[in-house]
Amino acid sequence: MLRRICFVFVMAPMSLPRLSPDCLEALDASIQRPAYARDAAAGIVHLGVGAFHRAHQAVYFDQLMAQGEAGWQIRGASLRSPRVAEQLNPQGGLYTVVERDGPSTHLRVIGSLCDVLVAPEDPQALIEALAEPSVAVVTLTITEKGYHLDPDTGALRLDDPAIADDLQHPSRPATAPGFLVAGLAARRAAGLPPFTVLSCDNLPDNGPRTRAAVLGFAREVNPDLADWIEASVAFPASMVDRIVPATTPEDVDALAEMAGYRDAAMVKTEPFTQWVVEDHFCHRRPSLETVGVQMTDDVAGWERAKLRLLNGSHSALAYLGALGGYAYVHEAIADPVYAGFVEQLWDEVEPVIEAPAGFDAKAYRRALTGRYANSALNHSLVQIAMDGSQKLPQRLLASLRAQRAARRPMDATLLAVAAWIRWQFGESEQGEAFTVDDPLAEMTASALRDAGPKPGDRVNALLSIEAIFGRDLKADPAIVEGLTLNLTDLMQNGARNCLARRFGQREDG
Ligand code: CS2
Repeated sequence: MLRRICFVFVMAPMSLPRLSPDCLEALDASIQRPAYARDAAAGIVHLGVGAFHRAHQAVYFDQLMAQGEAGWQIRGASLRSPRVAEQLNPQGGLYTVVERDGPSTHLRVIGSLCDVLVAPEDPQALIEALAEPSVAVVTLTITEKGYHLDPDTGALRLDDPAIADDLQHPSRPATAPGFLVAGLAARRAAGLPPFTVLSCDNLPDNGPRTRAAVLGFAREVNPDLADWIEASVAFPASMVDRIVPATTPEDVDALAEMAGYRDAAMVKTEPFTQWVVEDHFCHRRPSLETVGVQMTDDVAGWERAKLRLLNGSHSALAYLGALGGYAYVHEAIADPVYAGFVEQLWDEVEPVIEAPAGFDAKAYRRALTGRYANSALNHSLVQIAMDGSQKLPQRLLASLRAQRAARRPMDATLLAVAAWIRWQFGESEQGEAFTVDDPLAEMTASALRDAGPKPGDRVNALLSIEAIFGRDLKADPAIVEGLTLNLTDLMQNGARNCLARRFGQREDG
């Protein structure tokens, strides 16, 4: 499909040139690329330059600049590892979005990122970047655990070791709340207007939560500064959606083979993309509505629908699918037993999401099934299973609470939560040990050790972790019993058998 570019035709993929501004011109004509000037001062700083940011927000800003709206270059910052900076900086910030839809592939080189700072190596450089006069918006994808909030009260956890450390040394922070406050303090000191803080993480009320984290931190450091932030900084909420599986070395090789260059920073994704943003900015605002972003006053309904239908079923498929021996989402959803289960889960969740006006649940579910079936993505179930303790509350427990309040069926939802509990055993159905990749893994492991082997004791032990389950669920005998029955079923029969018996008969599955 593509003409090999600039270089020798028979080169092995390893010896091909690396993507860089110098070879843009020579790319095959079918590859979309930035045709705008890339040297303007950055209008955005983004914290957490993972694959999701590169396949989602950065693409919208690339489109905006391609349409002629200048000034939205992004300076990325990694709050932890230097890996993304090592991948992107030698490429002048350029990378390829590989959009895969079954057998068809579309390549697009994105130019909106200028460079990536590595915060732990030079925290001051990031604070200075945040204080640049040209910066109007700071966007975040720092994952659920990057906010350090108490799930019960929604307040910043001042006893969290990383937050406590930043409060000791606010001028060389390591956390996102620490950097945002240091950046805002520097702007205030320089007499500059503040920037808008736009969270793009998969959390309900991500705007108010970010605000709580930033204000909670600022109050401890300097009450005057906190008052200024409270009065003048906008924290719009947003709902983000695009499936972006982790890039593998095979993906990098496949792109090299296809396009004739190597790109260490490429991301792979699906054609679908959605961004709903609360229209509340305190500084220059990008005209995102011109590039397909839904600007609205009510993001919450969109967030609920997405988190509970998409992410809830994703997490359920991750635990049940991986326990049942599947590696990828498309494999699990191709099994009618799993497809039937997902339909049942959606039947239970849909009536309690309080969806926004204009939301067509039937079409949304149909589209999701198609997205999950995209076999070219290889979206790993183990990747989705990661950080479950941070994901469970908004993806599955929120549905459970709403179903309980409305006295509605919750069989499939309970099974999904029981599967998360089963996953915490860190042992496959064949008895092989695996690592539970989760910030609370030690806590869940020690609770399970103390509980012993009985399913009921194990359920009670994990339900007692208030950071995940709050206080209400462990006090509800129907929830405890429902989870115990489901966990017993999973332990005795295994995930697939359990699903086959209970959800395998649906005609529409
Ligand atoms: C997934 C999400 O890894 C996960 O937990 O559920 O990353 C999901 O792919 C995105 O939210 C889709 O927008």
